[in-house]
Amino acid sequence: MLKLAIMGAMQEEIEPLIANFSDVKVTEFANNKYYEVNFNGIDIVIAYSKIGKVFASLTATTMIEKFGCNKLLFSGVAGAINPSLKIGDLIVATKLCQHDLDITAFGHPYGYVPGGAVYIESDKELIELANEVSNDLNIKLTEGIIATGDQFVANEERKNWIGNTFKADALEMEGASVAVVCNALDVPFLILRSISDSADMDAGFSFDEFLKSSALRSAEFIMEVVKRVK
Ligand code: 3QA
Repeated sequence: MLKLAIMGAMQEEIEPLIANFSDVKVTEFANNKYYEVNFNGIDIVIAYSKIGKVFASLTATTMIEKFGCNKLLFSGVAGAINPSLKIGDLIVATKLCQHDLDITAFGHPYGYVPGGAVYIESDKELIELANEVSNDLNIKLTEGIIATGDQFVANEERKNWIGNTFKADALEMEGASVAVVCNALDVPFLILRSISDSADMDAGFSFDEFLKSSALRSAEFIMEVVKRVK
């Protein structure tokens, strides 16, 4: 039986999701709040993790191991690397990597540690479902590589390095850690992001200006995925 996890990193990213539901049960665990709802007969747990890979791993693990979620959707915003991605555009991750993971001193590639992999692939069926939503509702959706690290990137040079090293199209601070957790626990996942900035010197201002509107776009799209998920 399906039990769906929907997560964001920041409150602003899950607020427009919670707004869709009237009967919400709140459970506190590990310094965080988990919002349980039922939608069209599907049990859903919603939470925002707080920013960064560590908090995101904790929340993803909690949703799976404590709440019993067996499918996970992430909704939020991202910085664009690929110049064809504009503010508000939606990207779904085909695969994700950690751009700040570096044991290259031992001859390993960036993003790799023994026992792991540079890239973790998202669930193909969920990507297919996202593409169906995109086609049916005529909402542009780009498939691409998302790079994750514990840095708010507001620097053209760093952005380009991440783009070139990982062939990444967008960057954020949680996706790949959620992917590692879901992959290890055998839970299909989808990471969806709407662009809030271009990870350049104006990124801070752009992020503040577009966080809410882009988070809303991502949340609205995720709700359409939720309506079709099996
Ligand atoms: C940034 C958020 C974090 O959860 C990652 C947004 C959008 N643009 C990015 C960029 N670099 C890295 N990540 C992103 N999210 C948190 S910092 C602002 C916090 O304000 C994706 C993302 N360029 C808190 C108020 O003080």
